[in-house]
Amino acid sequence: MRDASPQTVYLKDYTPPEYLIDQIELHFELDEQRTRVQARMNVRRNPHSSADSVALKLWGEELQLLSIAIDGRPLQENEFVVGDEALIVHEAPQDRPFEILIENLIDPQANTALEGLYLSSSMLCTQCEAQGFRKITWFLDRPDVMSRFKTTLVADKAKYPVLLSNGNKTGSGELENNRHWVSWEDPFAKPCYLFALVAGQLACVADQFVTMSGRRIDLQIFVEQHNVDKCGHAIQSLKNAMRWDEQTYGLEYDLDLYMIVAVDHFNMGAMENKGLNVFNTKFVLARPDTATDSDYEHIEGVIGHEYFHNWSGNRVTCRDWFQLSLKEGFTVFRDQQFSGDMTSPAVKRIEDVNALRTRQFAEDAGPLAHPVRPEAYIEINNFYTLTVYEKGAEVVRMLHTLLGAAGFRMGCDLYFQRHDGQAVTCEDFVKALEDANGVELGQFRRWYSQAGTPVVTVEQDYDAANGRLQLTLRQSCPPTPNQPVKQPLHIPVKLGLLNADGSPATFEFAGQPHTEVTLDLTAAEQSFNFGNLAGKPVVSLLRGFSAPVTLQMPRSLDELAFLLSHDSDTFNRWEAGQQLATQAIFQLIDSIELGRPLQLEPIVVDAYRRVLADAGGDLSYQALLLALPEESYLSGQMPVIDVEAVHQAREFVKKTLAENLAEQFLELYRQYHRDESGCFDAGAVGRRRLKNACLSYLCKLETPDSHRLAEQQFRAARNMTDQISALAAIVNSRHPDQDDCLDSFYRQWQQEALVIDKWFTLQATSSMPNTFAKVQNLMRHPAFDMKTPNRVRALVGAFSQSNPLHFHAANGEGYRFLADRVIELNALNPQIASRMVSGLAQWRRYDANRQSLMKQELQRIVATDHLSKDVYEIASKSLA
Ligand code: B3K
Ligand code: ZN
Repeated sequence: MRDASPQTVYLKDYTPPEYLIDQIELHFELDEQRTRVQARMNVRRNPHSSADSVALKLWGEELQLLSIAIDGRPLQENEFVVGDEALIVHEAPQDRPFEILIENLIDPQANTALEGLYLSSSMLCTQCEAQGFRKITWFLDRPDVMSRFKTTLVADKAKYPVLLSNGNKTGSGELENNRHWVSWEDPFAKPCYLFALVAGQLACVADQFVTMSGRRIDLQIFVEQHNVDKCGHAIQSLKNAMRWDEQTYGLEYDLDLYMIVAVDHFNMGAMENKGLNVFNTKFVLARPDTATDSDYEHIEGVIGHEYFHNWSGNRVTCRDWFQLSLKEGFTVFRDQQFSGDMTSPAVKRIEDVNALRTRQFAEDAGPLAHPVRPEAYIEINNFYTLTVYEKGAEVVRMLHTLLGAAGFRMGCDLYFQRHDGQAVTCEDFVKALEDANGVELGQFRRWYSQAGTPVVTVEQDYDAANGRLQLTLRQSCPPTPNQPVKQPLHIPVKLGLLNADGSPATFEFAGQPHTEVTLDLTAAEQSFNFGNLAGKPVVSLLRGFSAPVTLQMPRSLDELAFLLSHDSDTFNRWEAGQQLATQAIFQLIDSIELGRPLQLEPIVVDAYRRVLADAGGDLSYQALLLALPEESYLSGQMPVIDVEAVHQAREFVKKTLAENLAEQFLELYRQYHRDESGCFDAGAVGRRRLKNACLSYLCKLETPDSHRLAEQQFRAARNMTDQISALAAIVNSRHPDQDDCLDSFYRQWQQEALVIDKWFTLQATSSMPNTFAKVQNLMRHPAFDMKTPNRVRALVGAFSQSNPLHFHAANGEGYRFLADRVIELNALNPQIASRMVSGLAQWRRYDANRQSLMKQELQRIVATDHLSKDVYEIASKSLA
């Protein structure tokens, strides 16, 4: 139970700040348990505020006040009041700007929530977004209050030789008692959520970047000494991102220095603090023997993401937290474009859509569904969601599709020029795109306000006599919390047609010949006509996944196999394979539920045989064509999820394909298996992806030969991709030496925290019996630590979010386990605790027995004493 009922914050209640703080000078005397903070702020009334109260309310939490003065005069006790969440000065000067000086103490060591100033290993660092600055000092902690920051850090020289903050270094010096100081000044006004400081014994890996206008920028990555050999990829990714943003968006970096610090303890991936990004080590450190190809790609993506925020987020920021997708959706879209350009656009798009459909669609269909621009929150940290980020990126992508690349760029140029230095809204973004292109996007705006995944159905009517095809598209959207009725959206639907021989058809649409068009679906029901057709075409719809919708288009297995062989759209070719496998798996699920023998349609085997034979192109893409739809994607299609049947049916398909195509899998495996040191280039990555996909099929055979193959690869691997892929295959099979392999992996890597995270995750996600007992044992492993978010995610998160079979055990042991962890974490780190609740949020999708077990655990969580706002919001909304 919560101590007091939590407040809901509403978008409709937004009012401009009553006061502004133009400048803040911060002075920190750093210490693990007693950090002394002095904040000197220049405050004035906001001319745009119509409020008439004379009080000044500054947010602050878990702070110990030492002194407060206005214009040099210490305030008497009756002139202000300090509460749990804020300090209120009853009467602030109204007629003139004034200076307020506050001194307070904080205890970084006690800060296990990792928000505000905290200790990570032996380093002091900060995390202020969304509202962590108020755990540093009292302030107008809201993104539309933008201030110029000057920061002086004082600390023990031996413990904290490196002292960093935002902007440019302006001075440093020695002090008595082995202390020293460094001053920083950030010339750009910014909201306090972008403030950062770091202090510690850090080694620096440095490089330079020359901008398009010829300015030389210092790039510095700070890590613990033993990690200096793992920064090369991060620094290269940063340089690539800087160049890419210049070339693609015409945006140049604006300070002389760009710093990244990698820390072990971090609640999320990374943070875009101005000029001083703080990163989870997971998204910086990589060496071929410790990081997989996917890790390399994620590092490039996250480095790019945080860098791109310098414009989309920092130079132009959010007016309020409801506008979060303004910076996050846009920046995710930008990082997706960047990663696609650096690797393969086709592969990147498929990976992004796959993640969206398996995870965001579930969120949008459940009790926590909310619009891309939410309207209410209890705890804003709960709204850093897949919807705000990933669906938000899809919304920006649709704008890109509708306006075309050149029109989109003109719109972005206008947006950055018009709003530089401002805190703005999603509406301002759309308006800039409209104005720059002279178009009207009125209906499109509903994507920001309406939650839920739209469903689009298709009806085809072919008129052979006139060579005409009519397509009737219908859209609807299921109700979501607080939104029972939905309006039609503006959905861009990209379409192509295929001739009977598989070649792209040229057709007439709106009086013009085309090979591909984007249809504007705006009504609930709308028909489109295509003429000049030589024969009945095969329709390829929603190419490139042009809108985040569920397309319902009944297709025969033959038609899907045809598209899998011929569609020129790389996304839809892959999608045809996914739908083919999905249909096959659902037929098997029916058989399982009816107690019939299982049999895989030969056409499916033939389709995969052709995929295996079609080597030589983009090997990463080919590996994706071979990957069966994930259990979570399949579950998302079922009215009532049957975890065991989904698992069994999918395993059956995988095993049957392995049995029927064993030779082909082995041949491809041999063709691409090389003893590679693991360099991260497209060729090597593709070879590894494809051969490891083959290995994972082959291991389903459970033969001594396949076991030997996996073990040989595991023992001989000189790169982490090959080592961990082989170990995954071993752990998910009945390999006789499984325990020995796991032990030897642990011994080899016990000094590398990020590799040990993988070791935890592999065991937590195993489909083999006994997994739950292993997970419980791992909780007692000396390397497990509830205070390290990466470790919690690696074990508790992986088990509850990526092991449906065991987490959803019918006896409820998985649920009980998770609720216990949530309750423990609630006291340590509310943000991580609330992320873990999501494993229980989808309870309505399961059978009655599981529903009641999951609900029971959610109720137990809600009844916990001293429940954080974070956990309360997610657990109570899940139950509602
Ligand atoms: N903006 C940060 C996320 C902050 C999360 C606060 N709970 C990282 C990012 O999206 O780039
Ligand atoms: Zn971001």
